[in-house]
Amino acid sequence: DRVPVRRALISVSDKTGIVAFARALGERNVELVSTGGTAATLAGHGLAVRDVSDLTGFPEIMDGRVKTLHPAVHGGLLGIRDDAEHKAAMEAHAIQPIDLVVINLYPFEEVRFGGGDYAATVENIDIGGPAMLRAAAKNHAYVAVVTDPADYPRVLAALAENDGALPYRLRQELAAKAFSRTAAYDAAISQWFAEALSMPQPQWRALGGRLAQVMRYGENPHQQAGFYVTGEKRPGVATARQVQGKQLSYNNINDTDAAFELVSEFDPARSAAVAIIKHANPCGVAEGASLAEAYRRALACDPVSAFGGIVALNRPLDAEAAEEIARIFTEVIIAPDASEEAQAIIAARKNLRLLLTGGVADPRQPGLSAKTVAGGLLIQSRDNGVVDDLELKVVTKRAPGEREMADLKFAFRVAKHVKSNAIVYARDLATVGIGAGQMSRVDSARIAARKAEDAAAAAGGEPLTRGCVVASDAFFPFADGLLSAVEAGATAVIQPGGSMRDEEVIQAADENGIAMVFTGMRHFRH
Ligand code: 93A
Repeated sequence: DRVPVRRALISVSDKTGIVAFARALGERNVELVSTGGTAATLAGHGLAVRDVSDLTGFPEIMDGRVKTLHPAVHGGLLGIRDDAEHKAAMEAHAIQPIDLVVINLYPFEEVRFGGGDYAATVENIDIGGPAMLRAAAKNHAYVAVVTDPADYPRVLAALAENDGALPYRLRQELAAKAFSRTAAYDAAISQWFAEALSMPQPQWRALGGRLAQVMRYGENPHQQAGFYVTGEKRPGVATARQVQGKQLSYNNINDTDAAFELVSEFDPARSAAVAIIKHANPCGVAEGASLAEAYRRALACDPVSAFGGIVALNRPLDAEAAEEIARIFTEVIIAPDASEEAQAIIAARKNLRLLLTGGVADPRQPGLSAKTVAGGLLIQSRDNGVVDDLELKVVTKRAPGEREMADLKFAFRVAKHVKSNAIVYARDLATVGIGAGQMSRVDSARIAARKAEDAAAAAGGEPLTRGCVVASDAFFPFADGLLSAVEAGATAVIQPGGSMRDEEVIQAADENGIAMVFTGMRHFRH
């Protein structure tokens, strides 16, 4: 069960923590064998390290393309230690057993997402590394394989506890992790090819990614869940740094993603913007001169639903906004950054999770989205349509005024992130009523109007829908949805158009003095 570790092969591209780890192994009298760059790093820090060429009796050739691909290495990894034939082969060919491999791979994903050219990306396809990871993982009955620097302390602790050996259970876990890494690595390569060749079928396996977190449960407590990250460079929940608070839950991650993707639609150079999310739908979105102002206006849209919500900001969190947000119970704040003062204010709310992304996401960036169905996966390109890029067509007698037009674009931007059927009322660059996820558009319109009335009643004022605009994520199939918005007080409408009954809907708008624009782009979201 317990295999003493006598020889370790170390070959790492990411040299994080490697010197300390190797030193600790050396102090346990583990012989260190390394490939060129790694050996140089270790020797440079005064460690005794043997070059892998010494083990193989063969030089590294072809710019390192062939350095560990040798029977001396793979025999040392794969040999069954207590099999007579294997033992004889090892003796006959002077193959020395390797008990531990520490490997991380050429940074293919970083080069690919970092915009490396074709040749550079191909050169960063690691061949020898995955081969060793897989060999060692297969032979986990005797060999331990470490591919994540985060596991170095755990391995050292286990060695200390077990007299220089590693327990079987740990070797099993490490082997599972190694195969998960090589699977994700190959998936990233195949996806890159698919994209480079514009192949129509995205490689769905690439969506597996690397297991980053195992959650306590899934959407519900009886469901298991894990968070896999693909390595895509996109500011958001997968790449953010969590500054404080408990581990994110499955629903937190889902909602935080929805929140940050939405707020990223607003260019931080133009205005401060805040989105408050509940159950993956916004319950308030607003722009403002400051984040605090935008937050207050977003909150006013539906203060009841905002309780326990997720708040996303498009600019670094400042103290004023932090104070406003900390006033009510909030699960997560996600922002590009946060001032020290703001962080100190949030620190008083122990359970409030704060995530910093380093920037906003580009809404035009191409990418993939996926969902499962029974027996399959549905893959599509990300909805990266942006209203500013669309040719807006005024279809009514009256054209929207300048202020109406700004509000229309705002509302359509938000509607893209509301579950269908989506109806969004907005005024002065703030939502005033949102209707989400209804099976009929007219119901969404009514719910949005009622939400606006409720908020107004709570605040003791007129419903903010009076003189507002309305956005619909898809066309109005009949005039009734539009009329319901008019009844609520909307004066201008933005929608994709394209219904068989467009004429009827336009006529209803004209009869009511409504200005309407068609975008030609639909934003279903289910
Ligand atoms: O080019 S390779 O596919 N051929 C190999 O034989 C090989 N052996 C290890 N890449 C190979 N490696 C990789 O080199 C490791 O996976 C690691 O990422 C990297 C470490 O190289 P160095 O020690 O020279 O920095």
